[in-house]
Amino acid sequence: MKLVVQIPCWNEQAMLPLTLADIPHRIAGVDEVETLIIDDGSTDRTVEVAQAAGVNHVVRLRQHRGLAAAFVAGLDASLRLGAGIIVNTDADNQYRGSDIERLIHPILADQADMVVGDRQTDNVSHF
Ligand SMILES: Nc1nc2c(ncn2[C@@H]2O[C@H](COP(=O)(O)OP(=O)(O)O)[C@@H](O)[C@H]2O)c(=O)[nH]1
Ligand SMILES: [Mg+2]
Repeated sequence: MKLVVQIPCWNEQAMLPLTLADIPHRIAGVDEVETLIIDDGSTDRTVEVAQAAGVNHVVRLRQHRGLAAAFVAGLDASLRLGAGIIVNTDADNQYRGSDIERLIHPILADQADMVVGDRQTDNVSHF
């Protein structure tokens, strides 16, 4: 079973290296972990810093198309890469890579087809 961690990006050169470095190379229950960024016409060095940080796959949209289109392009590419599980996360290092294992546990346990992390927006004044 392959896990692809996809990261939609729009001008994320500042935080993307930290985000990629935080994604575990091995996760219990999956055979392979691969990373994929979807670059949405960034005007900064998002693609270059991702490659320097060792991202496995890059999808480049030639024109800026927005997050929904980038998300779908990532799902499509991940399925073509043979993903059994796809995790979508943010480029801005908002989430802990170590939580991916917990996130996908209900899928591996055959208790869910899809899992959504809860940012608890009601409890965070920033939101
Ligand atoms: N491809 C693409 N990614 C986007 C766009 N807008 C936001 N993102 C990415 O979507 C993720 C979530 O954005 P973020 O600003 O962290 O959203 P927030 O956590 O809700 O504040 C980040 O990885 C962004 O780079 C967009 O228009 N196109
Ligand atoms: Mg975010």
